[in-house]
Amino acid sequence: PGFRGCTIWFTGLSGAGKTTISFALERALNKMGVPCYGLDGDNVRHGLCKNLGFSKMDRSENIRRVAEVAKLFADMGIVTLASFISPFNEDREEARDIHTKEGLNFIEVYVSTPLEVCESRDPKKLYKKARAGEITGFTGIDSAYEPPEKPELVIDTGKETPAASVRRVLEYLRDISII
Ligand code: GGZ
Repeated sequence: PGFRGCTIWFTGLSGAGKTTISFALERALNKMGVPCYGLDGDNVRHGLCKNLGFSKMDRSENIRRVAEVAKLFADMGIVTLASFISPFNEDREEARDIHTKEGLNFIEVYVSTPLEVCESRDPKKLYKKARAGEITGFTGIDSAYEPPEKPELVIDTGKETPAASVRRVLEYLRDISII
């Protein structure tokens, strides 16, 4: 009863914890019976966006496509969780506009975990490769990340547990009557 669709947009560096928090949030929403769906590089860059790389132009197109799909999901009444580095302000603002034009809530969550912490985690050894010059144009190393100017929420996974972060997102969703 009474659930509303929306898009929760997680932005931050590779290894910041976007997907981890998004998965934990998805589990919590599932338990509450809230329809939700997670979009991230793993399920989008192999299909919908498989012709795109990591140039500025390709990242913009990646974000635009994902935002259009997220909007459709949100419009169907689904709480849509989008986890993408989405490094550029302009692209995130476009993603927001795509939603607000249709009267849909867009909640920007800045996963602000510092580069040093992300780099020390380095689960896929991508930072190591970027430092060695084996990958070029890697966000945070030789490609820019523009921090959000007015995110609805900020999460530093170096300072807060995933459970605490999830509780804060749920609180926010209650405050705006999404759940
Ligand atoms: C950043 C890259 C790059 C470059 C491959 N820069 O930790 P991961 O592996 O799983 O998350 C990163 C993912 C980023 O894809 P997004 O679609 O979120 O990026 S964007 O929003 O900028 O379009 C990383 C991997 O892809 N990866 N090359 N050069 N991340």
